[in-house]
Amino acid sequence: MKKSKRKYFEQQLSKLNVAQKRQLYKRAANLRKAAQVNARKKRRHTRKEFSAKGDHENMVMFQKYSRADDITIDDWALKVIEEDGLNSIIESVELQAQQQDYSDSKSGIVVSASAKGCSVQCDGEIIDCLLGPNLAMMQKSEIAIGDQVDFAMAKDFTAVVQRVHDRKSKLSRPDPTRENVERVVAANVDVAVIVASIRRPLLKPALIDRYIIAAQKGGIIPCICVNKIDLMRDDDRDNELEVLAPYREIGIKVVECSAANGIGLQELISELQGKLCVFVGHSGTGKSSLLNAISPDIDAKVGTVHGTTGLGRHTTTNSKLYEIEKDIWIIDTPGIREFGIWAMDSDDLKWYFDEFDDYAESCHYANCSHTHEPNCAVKQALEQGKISNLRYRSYLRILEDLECKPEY
Ligand SMILES: Nc1nc2c(ncn2[C@@H]2O[C@H](COP(=O)(O)OP(=O)(O)OP(=O)(O)O)[C@@H](O)[C@H]2O)c(=O)[nH]1
Ligand SMILES: [Mg+2]
Ligand SMILES: [Zn+2]
Repeated sequence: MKKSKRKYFEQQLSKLNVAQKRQLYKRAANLRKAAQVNARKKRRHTRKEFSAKGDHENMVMFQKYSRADDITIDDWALKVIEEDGLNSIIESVELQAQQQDYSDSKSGIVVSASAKGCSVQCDGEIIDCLLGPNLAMMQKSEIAIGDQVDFAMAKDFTAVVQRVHDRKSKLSRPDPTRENVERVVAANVDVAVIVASIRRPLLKPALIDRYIIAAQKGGIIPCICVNKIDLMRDDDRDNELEVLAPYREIGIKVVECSAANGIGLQELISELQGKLCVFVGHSGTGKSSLLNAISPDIDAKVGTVHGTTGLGRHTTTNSKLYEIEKDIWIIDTPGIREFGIWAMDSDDLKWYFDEFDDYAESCHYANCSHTHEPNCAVKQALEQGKISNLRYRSYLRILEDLECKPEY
């Protein structure tokens, strides 16, 4: 092949992706093999002819030079491009992908996940699946509970997940040990139920705020469920629950209930009806207890809280999705101490505090961060008690965290 021609086809080859190159070299290898077989036959025939004539000199010469046209696999690849054209290679890869496109596969929802694979619920059955090679490397972020997946049975009846459908929503956090890695806590969730308690354990408004932001960022509606209200005296209750008023004011649903005596459970159930929900919150607030109270058959493991500190004991260790007969799907998650916000730009944080919106327009600087700037209308509203102190403090703390961390 001429140098200029070769350069042109090499450029064409570089446009192919890995799968297309693999297909090209497969075809090149087949052609090369066929050509070699033909050439061998031809050589054998010619050798026989020389031998019959007793022409040893020419036979040696022939054996020495007859392999000269045995071109390399790269050259064959360029030859294929020259003869078949780039498009035919691209099209054949697409066709193969369509044919493999899981015609015999089924779809289901991921109900639990482990390092090796996941369990998928399909037609009322739970099937343990391994992950296909393209997913196995990236399991932690690529497959999450709530994901809709396609899986197919291999010849040895092992179920293998081949494809994860696009997610309509996700609740993410940075991996606690590797901050630049996204951990999807739950996928395709409609409502994130932030389970909290006022006492035993104490309310952690900063954690609630972080969950609200992560849910809204991921396209999920946040809802606060204050559990254990049986621990409050009737005459104190309104007073103690006053701390949640700012959330109601920004339009977040707050349900007060008790897994222990069933108060408020009906209201919670009607909030969850027909939805996929994830129960989040710190350890010991009663996430698993609420799940059991809604559907006693589930019998999720429930722990105790520490006698003096009132802290939970991290009883639930793995997230799991439960289908409940009342057309409710609930993901129970392990309680956590801290919840980071994934991929949040510190400049954008203010937009997640809805109560700032009414005032932010009047700030002197259009890009006011509501921290140190003069004539900040948000800070004025704070001083006048129009914005909750607790929420504003939360804003500052999260902002500080984001500014200390590199952006991902
Ligand atoms: N008084 C009272 N105790 C409750 C209520 N709900 C749960 N508890 C108790 O709180 C403790 C912790 O409950 P769990 O359901 O294990 O809490 P969790 O949020 O699932 O905890 P982790 O799995 O560790 O995150 C248990 O001792 C429950 O009995 C409630 O409504 N009232
Ligand atoms: Mg639990
Ligand atoms: Zn401002």
